[in-house]
Amino acid sequence: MQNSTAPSPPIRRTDYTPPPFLIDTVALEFDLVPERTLVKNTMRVHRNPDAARAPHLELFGEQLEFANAAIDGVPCSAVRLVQHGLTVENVPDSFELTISSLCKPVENTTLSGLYVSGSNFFTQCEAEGFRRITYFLDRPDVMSTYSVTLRADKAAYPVLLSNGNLLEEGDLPDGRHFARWEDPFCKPCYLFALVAGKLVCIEERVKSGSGAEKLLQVWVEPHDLGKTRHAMDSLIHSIRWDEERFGLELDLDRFMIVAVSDFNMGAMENKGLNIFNTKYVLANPETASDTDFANIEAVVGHEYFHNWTGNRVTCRDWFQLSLKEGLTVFRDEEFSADRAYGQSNGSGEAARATKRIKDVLALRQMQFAEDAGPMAHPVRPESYVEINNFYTMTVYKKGSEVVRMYQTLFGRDGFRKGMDLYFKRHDGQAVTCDDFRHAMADANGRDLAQFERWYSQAGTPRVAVKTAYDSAARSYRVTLTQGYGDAAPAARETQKGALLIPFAIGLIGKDGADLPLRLEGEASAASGTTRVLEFTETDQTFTFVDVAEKPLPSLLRNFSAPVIVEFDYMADELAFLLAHDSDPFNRWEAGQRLATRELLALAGRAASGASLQLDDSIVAAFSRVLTDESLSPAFRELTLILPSEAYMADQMSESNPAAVHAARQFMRKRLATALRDEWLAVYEQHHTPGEYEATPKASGHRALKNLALSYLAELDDPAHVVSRASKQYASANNMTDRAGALLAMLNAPDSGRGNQAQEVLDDFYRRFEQEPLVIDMWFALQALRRGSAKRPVIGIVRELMAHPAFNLKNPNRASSLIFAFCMANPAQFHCEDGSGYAFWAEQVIALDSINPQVAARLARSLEMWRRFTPALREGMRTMLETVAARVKSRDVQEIVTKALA
Ligand code: B3K
Ligand code: ZN
Repeated sequence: MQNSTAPSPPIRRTDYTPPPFLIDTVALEFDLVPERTLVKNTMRVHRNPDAARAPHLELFGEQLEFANAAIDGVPCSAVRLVQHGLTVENVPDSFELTISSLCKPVENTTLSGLYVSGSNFFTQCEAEGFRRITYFLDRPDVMSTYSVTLRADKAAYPVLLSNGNLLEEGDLPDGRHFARWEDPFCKPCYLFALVAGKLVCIEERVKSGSGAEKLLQVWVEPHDLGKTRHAMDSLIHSIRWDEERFGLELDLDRFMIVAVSDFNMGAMENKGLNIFNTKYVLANPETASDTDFANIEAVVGHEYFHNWTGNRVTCRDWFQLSLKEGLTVFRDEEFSADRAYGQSNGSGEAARATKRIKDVLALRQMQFAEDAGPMAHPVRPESYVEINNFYTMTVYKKGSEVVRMYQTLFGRDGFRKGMDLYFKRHDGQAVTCDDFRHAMADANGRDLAQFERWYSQAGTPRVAVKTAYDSAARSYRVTLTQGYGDAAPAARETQKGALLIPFAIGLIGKDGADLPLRLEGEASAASGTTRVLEFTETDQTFTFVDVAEKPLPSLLRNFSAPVIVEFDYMADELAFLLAHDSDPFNRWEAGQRLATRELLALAGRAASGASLQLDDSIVAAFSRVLTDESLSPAFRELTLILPSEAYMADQMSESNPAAVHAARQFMRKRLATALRDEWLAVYEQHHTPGEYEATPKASGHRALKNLALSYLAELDDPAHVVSRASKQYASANNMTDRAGALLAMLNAPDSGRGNQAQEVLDDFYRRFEQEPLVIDMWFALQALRRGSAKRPVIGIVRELMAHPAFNLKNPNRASSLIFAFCMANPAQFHCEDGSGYAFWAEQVIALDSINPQVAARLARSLEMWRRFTPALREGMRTMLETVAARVKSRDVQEIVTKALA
């Protein structure tokens, strides 16, 4: 194992000191051989005048075999190998250091550092993978310019890529060849990359805003060349968008994307050479769903946008990770929203709202849960044991919400001014979250000292709302109170004071129209019918005057801050908001509140064995949405889908996945039965004939149609549905429709016509046997099945583990089966007999010795164990203890130790 077994001490943010040495230039030479790669690294090193003087130079190194070193060309013997790397003793103030070492890419199953996937070489250096390639000051505040020479067998590795520009290439003796690359920009080592192998590309030449020609390439394995168009288009759109919205141009002559099937996460923003999980590059209508198409656009955008937010301006230390990740997620969310707007012909605001709803759903389902558990941490964490465990929903998604709040406070123009000042001040530097906040504050002439708390306090804030209407005075008082409620201990430690919360509000009259808004003390009503209140005290009252009638408040419009709003709406008020709110986000939110409330009540009854009933008024409210042709199909789908089981379980005082499942299934069946004709009509009305288009509009139609099919599959007599689904399956010209049909057939009650669902499942496998990403989906669909007492899903999953196509070493495949079951099928995973937990423990232990980053991610699926019913809690604790005693990696140790603490 690469990590030591002794518990590692945490690293603290406040212990930061500047690096004692800086490295100006790095010349790397690679002799690429899978079993034994030689790396020669020549660095120009000098003392950092801004740091305390250190006699020795300490370099990080992991899993390396040291060969030799020289200082200024003279062999050097003052090298000591130490636990974390090596120390060069008594070095001069300025010198050239050359170190040669060896590594073993083919044995590297961690997928961090230099590794082999298929028969090609790839690298992944963020956060601390570069030290697995060569000895180095592996920290983001050491920025250098790189030149890279790659040498390899020409037949086996015809393509040799690295960052920047290709300077030279040629043949060498013995069938070998070389390529020399140079990156003109200074960068931290985590942005270094190389790729070598049998790859092909599509390319385009585009002109950037200032007229310079740029070469764009998307590199893949030869059989995937036909699935690259969408990624290339997404890249071109990203380049245009960053120029238009932020005035940021591509700074390199050449920009490459390379797809690899063995990858630990989505993608990586290496300078000029982005490396992507195939899942976020490859798409054609037959193999990729609408969601895949949208994700590819978003991830291509995200990595491209890092070129400025992350690469040109990078992080001083890893505690500042959200400086680049929160900001870049915000940028990719805005990019996708603007794209949806642009493609919507006329219904732009609805398209933008759909994207916003999806982003908020992800935040609430995953980040809010994280913030309520043992891994809760501020957007800028205070300490970590293993930095790879902190690429979290909090750093990414809550970080994005924090950035969004600047824009909500200052408007798009004010936000742009802040961005411009940020680049003016910090281009080429490694900086902190404070530097970003100061740029926003200074560009907008504001004191944002209080806003710092968004970076330093963990936990999800709660805003309680009280209102009072005075008909005589025609005034409406809104009193807001902020706090954290019963936060998890990990969050409580950091909570110190009131936040600046931009709280967007509207007031709605009896006819459903927005009322004009004038706050006490203002001369006249402000324009617009949404007001962003700056809520800065623990308790604060805002009084609206000239309010002609008692209004219904529309709170936290467009989800203007990452908080939980507590307000006791009556059911009929929610139905009214669902029908009338001018803020599309809050219209959807009203439906969510209505459904959540109902589901919670049903789950409570299910838990105690009481009978279940659904009020007719709820059915009526959903029926109105289902049949309201003025609403976009995408919006209707999002409103009618019902909150997920995982989210619902989090809302219970004691999580009870079985009760939640029963409640949600009951409600789905009731809505299916009561609205059968409406679902059938909707199903028929939303086909998308003709050539497949990945636009938000077309995918909205497919989403609603397939939702209708899934509701219809809940009916007791599914014969008609199954025949519709099997027709749809056979005739589909795209993956969304094919998979939607398959899913409906898998979920439909057995119609007594034998194993039709299994036959279709088998057909699906045969059809797509050559498409690993589709086979991933085939595994996932089965891991997510509903199962039955006779056939629990754990049995299916264990059988599939033995399937010849299963491979624990491939993160996509492992997650398609194991993660899907452990994280996305709560009712089956949390089976009372503990079989799910035993399976989880086996897999975490197995993965720990293959790939600690992936193992640690899986380990997190039990971290909320204290929130479950007593019977489940005990089973989880036992397995957490088993895992804690068996795993060796720092990654998994940190997760299970925190969970058990
Ligand atoms: N910056 C990378 C994530 C690296 C994760 C390292 N464990 C991808 C991204 O956020 O764009
Ligand atoms: Zn990122």
